[in-house]
Amino acid sequence: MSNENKVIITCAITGAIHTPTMSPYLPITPDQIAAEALAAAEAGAAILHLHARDPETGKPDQTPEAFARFLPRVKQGTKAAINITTGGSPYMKVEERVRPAAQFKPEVASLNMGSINFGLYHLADRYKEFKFDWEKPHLEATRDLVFRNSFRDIEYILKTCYDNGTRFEFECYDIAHLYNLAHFAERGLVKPPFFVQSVFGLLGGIGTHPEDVMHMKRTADRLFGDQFRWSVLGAGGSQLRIAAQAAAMGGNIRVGLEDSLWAGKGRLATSNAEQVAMARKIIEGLGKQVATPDEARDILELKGGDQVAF
Ligand code: KMH
Ligand code: ZN
Repeated sequence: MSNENKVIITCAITGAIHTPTMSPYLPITPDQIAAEALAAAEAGAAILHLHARDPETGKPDQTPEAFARFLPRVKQGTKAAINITTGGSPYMKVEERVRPAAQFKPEVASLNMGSINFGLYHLADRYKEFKFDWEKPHLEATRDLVFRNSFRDIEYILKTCYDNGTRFEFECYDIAHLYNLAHFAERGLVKPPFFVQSVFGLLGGIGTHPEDVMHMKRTADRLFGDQFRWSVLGAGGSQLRIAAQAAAMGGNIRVGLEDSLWAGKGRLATSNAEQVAMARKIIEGLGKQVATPDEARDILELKGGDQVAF
């Protein structure tokens, strides 16, 4: 059967943007991350985008040891493809960020396609008290934070992971990042089909207006023709609106507590699976079908869940 009407749901389980105070449902410990990932896959996510955190403090933790605490469990419990972040946290250096993907050789790894300001300081004002001492300074310091992804950094991640057969989720936070991807394609350092994850609504990146979404798609169409698979991620309250727009335009969808804590206006999502279920409703309401993990592998030309090192 053709994959034409299939929509891939990626679920990003915990990330590095939100802090423990912001939601009691944000997965922190390896047990929580594994359980949330498995439930998201059960609800329809074909790809699980994973970060790790320190179980005591909830701080982003990019050590391979932290990932080793949940990766085997997730792999054994689901057929969903596992995507390991190489973004880590914007505070980390690229050499640290790439280590888990280099060691565990996943089917997919994220790859951030350019440097941006990464403002989270506006979130700090929403909370009077924080659960942990590190949270407020971590958010405030983003007034002066550049999420560095230089050409050298991108090339370093590509070269470290490429021989492992890992393919990439190319995270594009602005139009220029599409041009950066085209530059690497021209140099033969990346191979189609490109899985382009357009990111909308981070302070420092492109906005969330429907025209922003249109412009990303138009530009990607012009640069890559039929050589890319488009997915979108709307931050915060824009998550499902942007998902719906992109799905109607033939795109794929990323949801998850990494980028949005919400399941409606002023209502916290109680799990990642809840957001996946909402994405599923949108897809099926449009007369499309949610892609299974194997269909996603076919669409993105992934190496297979038995070809990883965990
Ligand atoms: N939270 C996304 C906007 C990564 O993991 O490489 C960015 C992200 C980065 O997912
Ligand atoms: Zn991420």
